[in-house]
Order: sequence, then structure tokens, then C-alpha cells
Amino acid sequence: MTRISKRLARHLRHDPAALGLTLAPGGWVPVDTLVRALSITREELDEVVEKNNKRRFAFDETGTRIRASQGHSVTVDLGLPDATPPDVLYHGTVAKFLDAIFREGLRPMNRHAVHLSATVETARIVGARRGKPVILRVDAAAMAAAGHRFQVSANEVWLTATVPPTCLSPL
Ligand code: HQG
Repeated sequence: MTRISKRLARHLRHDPAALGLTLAPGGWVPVDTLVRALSITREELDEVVEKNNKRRFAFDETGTRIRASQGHSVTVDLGLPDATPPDVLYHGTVAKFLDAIFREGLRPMNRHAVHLSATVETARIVGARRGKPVILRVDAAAMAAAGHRFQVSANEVWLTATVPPTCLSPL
């Protein structure tokens, strides 16, 4: 399951071309093409989508197309509507990035958007992927008031283009 999940993440977020796939607007690919390209069954795909710990992948309403809910590096417009964030969001990172982050703000780096979490707990898990997690508090209310736009993915990751240093503080 983990192996299939990692292959899905790679192809639906970063490298669809390696499987000869192109992401349609919204990031969608046809399920039948995908299962054929990955040599997996529809049942295996269903199980990965259902059991994925972060609900990283989602079918469309017809069940004939699938996409990654967030995390893309390839250019794709997920078509998510703007949403009003909670007043405070969190970002989990590690100490070695802090100087740069407080100098230039949070940037999307290789992804499309900066990923923010509604809970400290989730931010801690995100930061811990890279070492001892450091949690930053994001003044999302101030950002929204200043015109920054936010979207929320189907798996509840908050997305925004950049976070200015003035809206960041250590937790
Ligand atoms: C850091 C996983 C220097 C940022 C997670 C992070 C998340 C800067 C790294 C999702 C910086 C980028 C995203 C700046 C940001 N200078 N470093 N100005 N601005 N950074 O992986 O947020 O498992 O692209 O702090 O759970 O760690 O893939 O972003 O450490 O939801 O589904 O640059 O990826 O989800 O790293 O993680 P990433 P992220 P999945």
C-alpha cells in the first residue's frame, strides 16, 4: 500500500509524464489510464485512496477520475475556491530554515503553495519529517485582511502563495 501510495504521489503531483500521463485542469487523470499505467487493480487503488493516512488522493464525483488533493510541484490549477482561514494557522519546519524564513517569509519552495495546518499537532508532524520540529504561528487573520488569498484542500491543508515575515512568530 505504501509503495503504491508513493508512486501515486510521485505521478499525480510531480511527474505524470513519466507514466505518459497529462494532468487535466484540476489535476485530474482518468482512473482507467492510471491503473493501467501503474499495473495495479482498481481495487488496490480504491484501498490506497481510502486508507491513506493523510487522504492525499481523491476521486471526482463520478469516480472515473483521480487527483492529489495538494502537494503538487507541476503547474496545475486545482480550482479550489478562496476560503476564509481560521485566525491562526501553523507551519511546522526545522531550526536550520528559520533565519531564511524570518528574513523572506514562507515560500512555496518546490511546491505550488505554502502548506499550513489548522492544528499545532499536524504542523508538528509536518516539521518532524525533517528533524526536530519547530512550529511557527501564522497570523492568518492579518494576512486575510491584507488581501492574501487562502484555499483549503480536500484533506484540510491550508494553501497560500507566501507568508510575509511580519505575520510569523515562534509558537
Ligand atoms: C521551508 C507533506 C527556507 C519549509 C506535509 C519546509 C505537508 C523555507 C520546506 C506538505 C522557506 C519546504 C508540505 C524559506 C519555507 N527559506 N526554507 N523562505 N519557506 N521553507 O515539503 O510544508 O506527505 O515543500 O518550512 O505533510 O514541509 O507530501 O513543505 O520545511 O502537508 O502529503 O521549506 O508535504 O505532505 O518543504 O510540507 P515542503 P512542507 P505529504
